[in-house]
Amino acid sequence: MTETVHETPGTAGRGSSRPARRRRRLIPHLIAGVLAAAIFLGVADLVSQLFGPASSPLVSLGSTIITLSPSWLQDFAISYFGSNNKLVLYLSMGVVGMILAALIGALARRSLRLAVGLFSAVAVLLLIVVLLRPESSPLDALPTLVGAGLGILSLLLLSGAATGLTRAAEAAQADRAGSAPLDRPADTRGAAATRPSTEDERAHSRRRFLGLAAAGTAIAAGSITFGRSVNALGREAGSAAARLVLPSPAVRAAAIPAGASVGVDGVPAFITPNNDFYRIDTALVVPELAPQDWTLRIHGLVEEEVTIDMDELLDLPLQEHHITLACVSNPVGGDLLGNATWLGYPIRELLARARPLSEADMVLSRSIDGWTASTPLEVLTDEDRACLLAVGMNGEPLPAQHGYPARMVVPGLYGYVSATKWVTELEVTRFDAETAYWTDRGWDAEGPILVASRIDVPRPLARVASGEELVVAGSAWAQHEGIEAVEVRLDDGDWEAVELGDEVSIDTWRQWRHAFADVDSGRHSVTVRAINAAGETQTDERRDPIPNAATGQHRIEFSVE
Ligand SMILES: Nc1nc2c(c(=O)[nH]1)N[C@H]1C(S)=C(S)[C@@H](COP(=O)(O)O)O[C@H]1N2
Ligand SMILES: [Mo]
Repeated sequence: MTETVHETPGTAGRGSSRPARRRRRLIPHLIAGVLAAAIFLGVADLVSQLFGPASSPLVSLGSTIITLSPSWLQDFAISYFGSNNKLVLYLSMGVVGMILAALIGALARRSLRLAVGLFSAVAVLLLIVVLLRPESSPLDALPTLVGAGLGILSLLLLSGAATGLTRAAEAAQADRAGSAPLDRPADTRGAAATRPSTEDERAHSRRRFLGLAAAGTAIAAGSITFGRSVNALGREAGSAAARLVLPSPAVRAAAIPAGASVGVDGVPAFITPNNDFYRIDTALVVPELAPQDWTLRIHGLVEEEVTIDMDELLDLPLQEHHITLACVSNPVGGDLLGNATWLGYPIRELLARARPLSEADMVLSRSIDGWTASTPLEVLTDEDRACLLAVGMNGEPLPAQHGYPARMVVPGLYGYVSATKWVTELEVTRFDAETAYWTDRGWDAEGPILVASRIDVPRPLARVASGEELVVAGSAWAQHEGIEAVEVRLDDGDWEAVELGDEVSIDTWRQWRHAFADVDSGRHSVTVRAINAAGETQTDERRDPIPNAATGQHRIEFSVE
């Protein structure tokens, strides 16, 4: 019988067509590929705990993707996913990686050699990515090598088992159809007596594949979970041992009056708790910098180079200020801003020690991980502006994600030109001589914060119960200028002035609240605009964040029922 096997209803097919069966039989091969890749990366990540973070191929690949992504993509990720942008990066890497791994698995069914070759090529590529990271050393190759070795071994074992499964299934299939499987000797062909043995074989190969797949899943999941928890423990132990003890401030921030809050549920607290504070940076792994290893070097166009360490910094008369930080990538209505009480020392005083030369007009601050920001020297030396080298945030040492042990905080400028976290260097220079991380990617060299406002209540598309009054509330900010007024309008009605929360400082946001009376049931919209202390009204012209912040008025729709 040289014919191909045909469907015999009630025996072989169980109703499924041949292509469907083939597809089903591909599944173990896809699983083999995905598991082999997961073992590779999971084991490499676990072993990487013995080395630096860059030794994990996942971490290094992610960091490399961030550095290489075009500015529009980085901006999209920050604007749409905000503080979750790194999670989204890992998820996308996971999806692409899984597809690639499944393809390698499918390829292994046809040619194991090719599949192993492709798997090794990907491993070599990851090895290069790891070794090219600025922070990695040759030893950092080890985790990738160990992971890749185990990954290839798993691919061989799992693909072998998957092929065994497919063959046994085909044999059983052929037997049931009464025809000979092509890969069995002629003398066992077709006889009813062989059926139990092909069925046995099938069960056996199924057990073998499932056993291996279960073991593989356990190894992959176990190494990832274990690796990540070792990582978290190490981080905690490290930071607990090195914790700063903050001195009390020589100059305290003004107490926050109860009236700073308009008391509407749904408007974020006037002071943003550290855990809720937005986080934006290019660091896939938060830099670990012990206070005793930290120094800040001030150099460049200065008369005298100055270096200060943490003990010296903490001995200085520190000041406390409430300052609202904002990200230039914040979309209209977005939440990439937060308000904290910062403790630090005026950068102006440190610059005065170094005595900038008269031709200087910019300070290029640099973080331990090589990120840079260009800040106008004029702003940093402004007597009336609390530009801080900060060590404390809301009464605690800076959280690791927010720049521990020291960062810059500059009222009135977006973070990308001023708020350098993990800062270790201030280079006094000129705008026409040097550029910074984001200005190299198309953003404006100077980033003053634009007047802006947001509706926090009601939420977009909320259904509000009809009543005597409809309360709208939110936030408005124009750091270092101050908010003069906020206005809202219902649908296309007249602009109405709102009630403002007390001004704590011109460097902080203000809450606002307004009540509309007798709003008809049905769909409505509400729009907000702020006016700063210089009398400028927030424009209604919609513009993208790049190159110097989104503009437009926040408008939300809701319905009254
Ligand atoms: N070292 C370093 N500092 C940085 C950044 C960065 O990528 N690396 N991002 C800046 C940007 S764009 C913003 S908006 C603020 C955000 O500070 P936060 O994460 O503490 O809210 O940090 C700034 N400081
Ligand atoms: Mo930002």
